[in-house]
Amino acid sequence: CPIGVFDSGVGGLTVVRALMDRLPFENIVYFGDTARVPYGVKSVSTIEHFTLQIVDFLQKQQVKMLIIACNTMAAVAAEKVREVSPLPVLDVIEAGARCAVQSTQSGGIGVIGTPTTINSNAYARAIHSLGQQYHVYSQACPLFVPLVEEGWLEHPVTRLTAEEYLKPVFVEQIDTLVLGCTHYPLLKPLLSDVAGPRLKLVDSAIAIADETAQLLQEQGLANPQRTMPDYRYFVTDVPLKFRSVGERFLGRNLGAIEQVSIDRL
Ligand code: DGN
Repeated sequence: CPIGVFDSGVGGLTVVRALMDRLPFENIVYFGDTARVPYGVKSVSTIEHFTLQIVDFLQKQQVKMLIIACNTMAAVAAEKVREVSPLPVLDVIEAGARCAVQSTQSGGIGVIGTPTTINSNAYARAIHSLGQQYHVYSQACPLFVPLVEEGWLEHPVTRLTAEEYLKPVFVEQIDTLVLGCTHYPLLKPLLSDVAGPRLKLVDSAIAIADETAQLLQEQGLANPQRTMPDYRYFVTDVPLKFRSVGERFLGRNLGAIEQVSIDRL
């Protein structure tokens, strides 16, 4: 059975990329709700409704576990997913929080993400559930998603934007910075340059790939076959843009992409 990974659009492919690297023999089914992205501006009840439709779709694909690869969905709908699904569920926020706690020495943890993720306070809650001694400082970075989708990973405009978001007053309080959005791993070189070598960056995509490997091992769910895995991609809009942007996120060709109408969800 495959691993089910889902996101509001293309961003979750950074998680798929980390999974492919970490677990090269696992089959993966990816769902990107490209017709309805961005979720970041929608109400909690709408995001929950969309999320449960995707979970239902993936369960029909016989997935053995679910990965909520989107921070925005993880922030507002993870509990609902765990309520309705009998499958093991991992989400990027819990994985990122656990990794941040292991990384910090000073206890000062920074989180950057979309406005919805930051306003939901989900990272602070997840980090504080692991210990009250941590101080969480957060910063919404709404301009990063369009810049990354435009491919401006080293562009002067992106650098200036990063300098604005990662101001010294923010960076001085922390020793660890969680990249709390699926798109930000692509900005890692630029962000570590702007923030300086002192800061440790937590890539939730890598964190969740590690947790997935552990979960599959512990629950005896790892694919015993060591053959070429099967990757399937489902999107809700025409796949054209998903392919061009997605291949940059994935770092390799995407193969066949299947379109599912939202009326069929
Ligand atoms: N995938 C979303 C996230 O991780 O927050 C970013 C894209 C979006 O919905 N704006």
